Amino acid sequence: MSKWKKITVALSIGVMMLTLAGCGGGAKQETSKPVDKKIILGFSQIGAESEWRTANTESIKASAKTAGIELKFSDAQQKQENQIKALRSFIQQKVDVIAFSPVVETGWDAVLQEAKDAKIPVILTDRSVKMSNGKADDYYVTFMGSDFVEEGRRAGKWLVDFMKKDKDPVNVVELQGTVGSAPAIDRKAGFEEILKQNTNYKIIKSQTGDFTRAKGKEVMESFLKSAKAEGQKIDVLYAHNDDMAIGAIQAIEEAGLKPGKDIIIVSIDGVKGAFEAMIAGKLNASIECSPLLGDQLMSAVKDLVAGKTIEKRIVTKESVFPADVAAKELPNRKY
Ligand code: GZL
Repeated sequence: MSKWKKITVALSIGVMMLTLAGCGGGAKQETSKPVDKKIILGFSQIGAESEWRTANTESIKASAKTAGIELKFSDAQQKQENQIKALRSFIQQKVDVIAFSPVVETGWDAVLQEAKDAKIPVILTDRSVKMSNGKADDYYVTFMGSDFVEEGRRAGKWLVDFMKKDKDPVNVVELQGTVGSAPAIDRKAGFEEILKQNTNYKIIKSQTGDFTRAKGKEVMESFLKSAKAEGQKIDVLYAHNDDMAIGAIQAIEEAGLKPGKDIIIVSIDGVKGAFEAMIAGKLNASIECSPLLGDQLMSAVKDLVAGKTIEKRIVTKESVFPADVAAKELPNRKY
């Protein structure tokens, strides 16, 4: 074979080899680097009404980042119509999963039917919903969050144990959470279950403070004023969350009374502000309600997309914090 022929043959083998390598590399690239489809989660948050809610939002955002899940996050400023708008937008964007914390229990029939028709799975976090057809379970994959009725029972049980009054009348005023919300309905129900077994305890005034410090203070001011006018003594404040209790503490002090002493206060959430108030002797107990749902939510989203089955109800494990453990416990608090 002539020299030139040899060179041509060598060159064409080389070119062939390169092409194969290139293809192979290209093929290898295609096969070795399948671009995983990033899971897209649409999350509609209630608002930023309390320390609890802020911690809940931080937990969800941080966990989405760690999980590599693309989070489309919307803050509804505590308005149901904004949540419904957000859910509709997620449906239009064809997100992989929708999650939300429903500000109130009812009014979700149409939008949850639309999500079902669009075959987008829905996860409820923190609070649940009620559907007009009574079949809420058919519209969401899982509900993860606290047992609010149990939280109300724990508040009642702690109070009865603490007061040690089985005959003397005990007048209780109650700051309820957002009207129509699952925590407000259930925390009231659980607390009243315990008061039914201790009939010397009586709720003499009850009104919503909408889970905020400002409203909690305003309503407590009105309770104090009307009780004084009616010659009634307020022995206890039961607040459905710490933020309203903290607002009420200011009103009690401005009325010249000692919160935690003249008026015993029990509230729910276990946020840092509550621990600080307990250490200052102004709050007597806080019932834990953990907002740290982010990790649970993201693993549920991943399991869902991977086709795994998920429990219909995931209940958060929680404790009760009386004031005498507050100083020791505060450094351990994550929210
Ligand atoms: C409870 C949550 C409540 C908190 C409030 O899970 O929905 O809403 O108790 C918050 O602090 O505003």
